[in-house]
Amino acid sequence: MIDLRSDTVTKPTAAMRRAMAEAEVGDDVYGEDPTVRKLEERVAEILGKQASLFLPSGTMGNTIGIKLHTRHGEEVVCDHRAHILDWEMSMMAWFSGCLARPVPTEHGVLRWSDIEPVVRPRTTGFPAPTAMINIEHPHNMGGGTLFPIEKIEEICDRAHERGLKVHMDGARLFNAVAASGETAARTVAKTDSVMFCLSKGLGCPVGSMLAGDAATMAEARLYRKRLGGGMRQAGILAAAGLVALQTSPRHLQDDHANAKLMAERIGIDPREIQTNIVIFDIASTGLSPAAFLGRLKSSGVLAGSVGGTRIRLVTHFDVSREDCVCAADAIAALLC
Ligand code: TLP
Repeated sequence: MIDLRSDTVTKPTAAMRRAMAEAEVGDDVYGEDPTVRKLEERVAEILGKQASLFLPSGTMGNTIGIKLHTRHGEEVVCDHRAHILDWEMSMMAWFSGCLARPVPTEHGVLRWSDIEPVVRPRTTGFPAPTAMINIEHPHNMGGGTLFPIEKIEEICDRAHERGLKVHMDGARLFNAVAASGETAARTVAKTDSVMFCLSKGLGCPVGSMLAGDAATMAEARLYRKRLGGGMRQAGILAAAGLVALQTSPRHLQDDHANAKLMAERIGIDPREIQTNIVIFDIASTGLSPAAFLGRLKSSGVLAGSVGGTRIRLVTHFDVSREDCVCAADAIAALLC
């Protein structure tokens, strides 16, 4: 099977497994796991933030990010297809008591001019006040799209002038870094918090990171515990993260090239593909997503349905260029 459902399906590499087997561990709830500490310090260093926190999942990272920057009854501005809105089981309402204020965008990329009209002050008696802005970079359901760095900076500057916080859902931050050529540190410099996943393009079996200033991360540690995210001898997992940070970013350009290659073979302009995600519409086939995916599966290809008649392919380092050619040809045959 050529599995293009997500970049979450990768298996740990031999180097990761070795590092996991040999990891020095301790009880991280007591702050005594040296490998977790090393990973947290390394991530803070790469991102140019004071501190970071190792978490079981990206959903937990976004949940804590939102909780840190909001109070009950406030609003979170995000784009209308944000992962925090559609794919996290309303965690922002469940845990933080907040409403999402979704803003329509093209391919998920928010501009300050989209945000400004929906920002409400904390001082009036009628609308819910705005507390924070969520930037999803790259944007998953927008098709792996990128925010230009100047737009990220503008959103952060304008938000801060109004006393709003900015959280970056950078689940695939290193894909953004590989595609944009910006450093991770510059990309996140003006954000108040950033989450990225080790378990996606970077290929780890488990884990995500949240980073920000030291005081904010100390508070985040308490929320992680409240959510049941104290992971004890988590150095076993953090060890894979350290290997991933060192070795995986160099594969990401190949994943992006493979995504472009697939797009081209199925009739999408490859210039539209910025990272490792290809989304296309199957309405013209007259097939339901389930039928389309079923036929694809019988030709040895797994893809995912992402709403309506949209199908998503995600490249990662467990699929080769040859796999991608094969998958794209099977898809092209179904599309015509
Ligand atoms: N995305 C998954 C699914 O949930 C859709 C995927 O296969 O793409 N932010 C973004 C932008 C994400 O894409 C994801 C996962 C998360 C957050 C949540 O991460 P996890 O799955 O670790 O909770």
